[in-house]
Amino acid sequence: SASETTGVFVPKQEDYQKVYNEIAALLQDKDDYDDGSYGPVLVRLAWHASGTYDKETGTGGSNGATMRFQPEGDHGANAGLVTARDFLAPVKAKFPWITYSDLWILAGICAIQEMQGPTIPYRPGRMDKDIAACTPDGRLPDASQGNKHLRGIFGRMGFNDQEIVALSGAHALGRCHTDRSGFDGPWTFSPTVVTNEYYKLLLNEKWNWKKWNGPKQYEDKTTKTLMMLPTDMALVSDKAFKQWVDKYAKDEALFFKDFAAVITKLFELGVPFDETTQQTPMTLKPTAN
Ligand code: DDH
Repeated sequence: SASETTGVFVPKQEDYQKVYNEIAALLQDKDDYDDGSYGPVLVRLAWHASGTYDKETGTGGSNGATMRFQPEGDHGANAGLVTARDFLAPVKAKFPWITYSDLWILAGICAIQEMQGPTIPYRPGRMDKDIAACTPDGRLPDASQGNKHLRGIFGRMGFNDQEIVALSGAHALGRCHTDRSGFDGPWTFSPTVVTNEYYKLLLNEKWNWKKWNGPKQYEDKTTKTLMMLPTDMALVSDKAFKQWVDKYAKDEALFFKDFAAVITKLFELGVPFDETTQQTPMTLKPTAN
């Protein structure tokens, strides 16, 4: 094998499973965060690492982990993600052979699966890049905008309407923090479980502007404890988007299937996989919980 001839460690599926298990165990142990789980912020790290991709120039994307460096780490959209990077630091120390870029995506997949989401196939092969590969500010979506902005930003990555709506279902998870984005609150009542609740709430709840001094956001009429961003509401005010919200609200299995496919595409944007050795995606086993 390559490792015998060159002395270089060539990780196998069982090695990636060990990294997965380590992250899953940390997720269990470190329950001092937000709603009891670092899972949502790990998903957001993997998404913001990937969502800088520009299909025209081939720049950005998860291949590089350039958010480690100050210009990109300090972009407004990435506020708070140092929490997720710090959470993973002991994992990187224990398994130094994995690149940051592969680790962040593996952590996103682990978080989704451990939060009872669909199985997401994993392909390693990302290389860390240096500071020169940092992307310019402004490639991630601005929550105060509407449908045109969504199609512009996600179209640049290569996504269509259906894919934009399926990706947005990730907002079943986690919450907004006033000291990060300025917005406040969770989207759903179960922010540490992957569900289609985001779509159901978008359709079935009445949403009013929240009366406060913060940035413009919506609150639910019934409990005033949930929130939607202007970009979230664009998915029901735009007819083409809304068709997909209707479908995913009715059919959680369809959402799981489409979410798994689109998140895999997101996490692999701009990643030059080695066609001969790393073509076959691996399925990492969730811990029984
Ligand atoms: Fe998001 N997101 N997101 N988001 N996102 C925020 C939190 C989380 C937008 C804005 C925000 C996706 C799409 C969009 C997650 C996953 C994904 C916050 C709050 C803002 C603001 C940050 C904070 O204050 O802590 C906008 C705008 C869009 C869009 O235009 C479509 C996508 C595609 C995903 C994904 O994962 C595929 C997750 C998870 C969180 C919760 C983080 C946490 O700490 O909790």
